[in-house]
Amino acid sequence: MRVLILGVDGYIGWALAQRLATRGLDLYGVDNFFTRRRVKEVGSDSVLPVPSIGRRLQLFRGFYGRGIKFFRGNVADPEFLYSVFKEAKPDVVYHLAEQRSAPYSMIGLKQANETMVTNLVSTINLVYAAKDVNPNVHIIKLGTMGEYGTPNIDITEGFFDIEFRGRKDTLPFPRSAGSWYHWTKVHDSNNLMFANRLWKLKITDVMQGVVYGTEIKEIEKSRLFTRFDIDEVWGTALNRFAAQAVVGLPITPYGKGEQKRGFLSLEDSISCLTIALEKPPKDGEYRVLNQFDQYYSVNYLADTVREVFRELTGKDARIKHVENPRVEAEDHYYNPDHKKLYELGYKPSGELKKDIKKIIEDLLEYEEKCKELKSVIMPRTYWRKSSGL
Ligand code: USQ
Repeated sequence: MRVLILGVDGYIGWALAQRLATRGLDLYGVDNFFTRRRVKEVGSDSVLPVPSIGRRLQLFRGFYGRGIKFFRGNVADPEFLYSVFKEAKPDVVYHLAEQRSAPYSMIGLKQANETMVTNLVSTINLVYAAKDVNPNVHIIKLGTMGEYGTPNIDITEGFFDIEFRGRKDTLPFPRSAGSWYHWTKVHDSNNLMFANRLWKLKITDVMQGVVYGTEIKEIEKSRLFTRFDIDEVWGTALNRFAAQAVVGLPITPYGKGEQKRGFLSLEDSISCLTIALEKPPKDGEYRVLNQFDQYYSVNYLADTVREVFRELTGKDARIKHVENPRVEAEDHYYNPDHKKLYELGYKPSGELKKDIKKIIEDLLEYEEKCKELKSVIMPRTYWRKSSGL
């Protein structure tokens, strides 16, 4: 089977490639190093070492005995994507090549536009390339749980049944995102649904929660680390909390800290993405999978990181509720469904505290690097202050 990973140099993409290498698949990868560049722009860097792509690919081939055929370029460039499709002839394509940071999209108009264009255009290019070059390809597209927002009712997986003024229908679950970034994923979902209606493309739209962790099983052996970001723009909640404890900064629940999100480990993210490939939808089907393990409040995660850090190091980490830079509900009802992946065979791999311990251990190994980044960890991107021209 030929598998194309768009965004193979990223946090998820690099780990996924390693899992798929153990499944004996033919791997093709695309990246334009957007994340590497933009992370540098905010004065940050990956805490775990990420060599040049040439070196990465060489080490990959050395360890797994099979390579990734790599194409450097931008998925938002249609000629480039069509040429990759023609050469790789993928049976499955993962689209992980979007701008992935909510804070980055909220810095200002330039970043908002860049996020809109990169994300929406790349997905439109993908469905056209699929239709024209390989209409049987299975598209696995990374969306986000953040598409749904935090409504005061249960959240279903993609669609819900409604009775209104005496009539019934099944409709897309209402979306209500909380950043320009999250809205791009909503727009992508709409575009994917329409492409499916037009051309009967086979699509899995993954509503993924917040991913945490430094490693997956394969990385424990290969030591071919994936990137790990801890700054306020590119780092995400639990990963940042672990880094804050390690560098001696306060752990920062934003506002009241009772905001809840679905979370899953990197190991589980990769398992679920592999299940999506191994258990594809029917020909012509558009399916939505809510991909997370458990939902937690930010306060719960902050407390748990502090507890694990104390058990591991004997030192105390401080928790400080800082002014919320975002515009979001800080205390709300949250009850999203996540049945479908379990029905397809997903079994969560670990236990939160063990996973946090592993992150802290890895960060302690790279403590100097974490400390170098101390000045870019505390929040400074405020949604309401997003700058214009
Ligand atoms: N938060 C804090 N303190 C921090 C950082 C974050 O309280 O220091 C809070 C935020 O206010 C938010 C929650 O934690 O309520 C999650 O924030 P996050 O930065 O961990 O994640 P988010 O911006 O939502 O985005 C991340 C990924 C994105 C993915 C999304 C899944 O960057 O690519 O789509 O998680 S989800 O959150 O389910 O939409």
